[in-house]
Amino acid sequence: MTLTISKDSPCLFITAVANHRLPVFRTDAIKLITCRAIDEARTSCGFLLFAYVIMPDHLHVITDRPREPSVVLQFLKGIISRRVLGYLREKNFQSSLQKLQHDDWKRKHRYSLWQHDSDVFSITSETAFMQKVNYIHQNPVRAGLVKQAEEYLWSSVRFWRKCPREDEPLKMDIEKIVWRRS
Ligand code: NI
Repeated sequence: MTLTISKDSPCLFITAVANHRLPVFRTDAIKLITCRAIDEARTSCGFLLFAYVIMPDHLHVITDRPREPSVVLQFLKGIISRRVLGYLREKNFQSSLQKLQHDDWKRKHRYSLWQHDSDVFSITSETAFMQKVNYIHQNPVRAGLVKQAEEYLWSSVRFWRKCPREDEPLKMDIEKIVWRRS
């Protein structure tokens, strides 16, 4: 399965923000759990993954569009939420959980990892695609977490610069893209 980025086969630029913009993803342990959850969502939903960054309070990913954007989003946010909340419960991190609690106690789930307003944006050209890839990789630099994008462990930057580490937390499907322009 390969992909040519176009209006007929767009990619999705997805942003998911933590509830109340809490720095839920601050620790390496939770970033690793999140990477594994993204990988699990990729397999369950059947999307390709082209770029990502995990910031302390939000994340961005670029996927292809094998299903409706809302379905891709549901898989991604659902699985990450289950894994991260599961970890917080297992470790008995009550203060973190309390901050993620719903005001509305009648809802089915007691805690909510995500803010309701998530962003899904269709990418229909290679130019727009590369702009988003670069935007994603510059997140940690703009936030002052690192000087060079490559220094940040939790992004796909090294795959795009063709210098992946052996212990990359998440593998990309970049080789599945067939470029129209080289
Ligand atoms: Ni961002």
